[in-house]
Amino acid sequence: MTTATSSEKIFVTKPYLPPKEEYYSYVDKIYETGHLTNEGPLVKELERKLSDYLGVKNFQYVTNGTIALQFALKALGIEDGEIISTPFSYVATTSSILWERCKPVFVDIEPDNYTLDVNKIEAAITDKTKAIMPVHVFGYACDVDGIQKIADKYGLKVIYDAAHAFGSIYKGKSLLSYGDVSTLSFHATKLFHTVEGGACIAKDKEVFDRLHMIKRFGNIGDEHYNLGINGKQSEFHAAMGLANFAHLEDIKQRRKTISEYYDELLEGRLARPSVQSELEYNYAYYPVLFKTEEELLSVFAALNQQGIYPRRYFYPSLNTIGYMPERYKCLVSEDISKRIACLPLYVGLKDSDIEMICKIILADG
Ligand code: T4K
Repeated sequence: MTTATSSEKIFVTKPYLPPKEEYYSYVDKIYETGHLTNEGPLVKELERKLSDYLGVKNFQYVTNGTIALQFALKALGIEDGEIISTPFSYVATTSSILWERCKPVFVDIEPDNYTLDVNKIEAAITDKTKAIMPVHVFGYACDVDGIQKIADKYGLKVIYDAAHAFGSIYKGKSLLSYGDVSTLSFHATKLFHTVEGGACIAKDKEVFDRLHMIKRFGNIGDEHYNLGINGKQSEFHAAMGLANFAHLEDIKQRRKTISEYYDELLEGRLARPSVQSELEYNYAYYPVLFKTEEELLSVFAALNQQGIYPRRYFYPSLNTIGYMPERYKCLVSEDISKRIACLPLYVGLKDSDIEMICKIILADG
């Protein structure tokens, strides 16, 4: 079997880099204008292009996907209380809640697509509950209608951590258009990136205006509107975003092709999440579920030996982390997080790499 040499290690992802000249052409513009940050022309252009492409209004580009969640809580006036959220996500979902001095209340997930289990939400609501923060994990859609129904019944806000949902379409519209605020991450490891970056998409114009003020210290000149901080993104980050934007369709297509090739070669031997029939998936990740944690660890060891490094997204289940203020039992999430892994998925991944990965998995699994 061919071994991946150290210079060609295969990680779970590899950031897409546009042709240098295309990036430099935007950098040239920055040098011409001397406008480096503070909502410059490239940031504005990227905001316009992304909101058109995604089919959403009230779009604010910010410095990362974590601060986007914090800004969402602030803009919705949530400064304390309980936030119902999922234990199956990247730690940023929960840490942003804690950082804003709210308490995360964990509700278990669906075994089929790992999103928040809508049937378990009501039992977790108390008189302190302010909002629900579900995650469209791996780009799969939460039960947005069920969640909204509960939010309306109890007067709760809904903030979707949509860090993985860039370009996912649900029931004919962007998955980002559900809830009071949706947030995105444009980190280097995401399918669309601006090196670091994120965004908030607000349902209401007033929330959008507050978000805008929050990210720029709350003031315009000498007028101070509300408490703010610095969440502005630079022109250099926007330049990378604009250069990448031109390649979005190719990026999406290659990720789809890779995912379908994995499907074909793995012959259904590993469990996969079930994609809702009304979801146009964005191919953000390729998660597979092993039968046991031992099997996962054994396959990882075999892959690592060949220089291949998939990731345990997401492990451990967030409700089990030591610094959480209260213990919750989330048996589905605790079980799945021990058995799940994301396989390498990025534009430069070669067919021969995919064949090698699948061969090792099938031989060992
Ligand atoms: N909500 C959710 C649901 C999220 O998944 C995330 C972030 C957030 C919120 C917060 O968004 P941000 O504040 O980050 O915008 C990575 C990312 O850093 C993180 O953005 C992402 N989710 C999370 C799922 O994955 P790590 O610690 O796994 O990244 P790292 O550095 O180990 O990178 C993974 C692999 O990618 C490396 O083994 C090699 C490759 N890589 C990575 C980087 C950064 C490269 O080849 N080049 C690079 O520059 O967290």
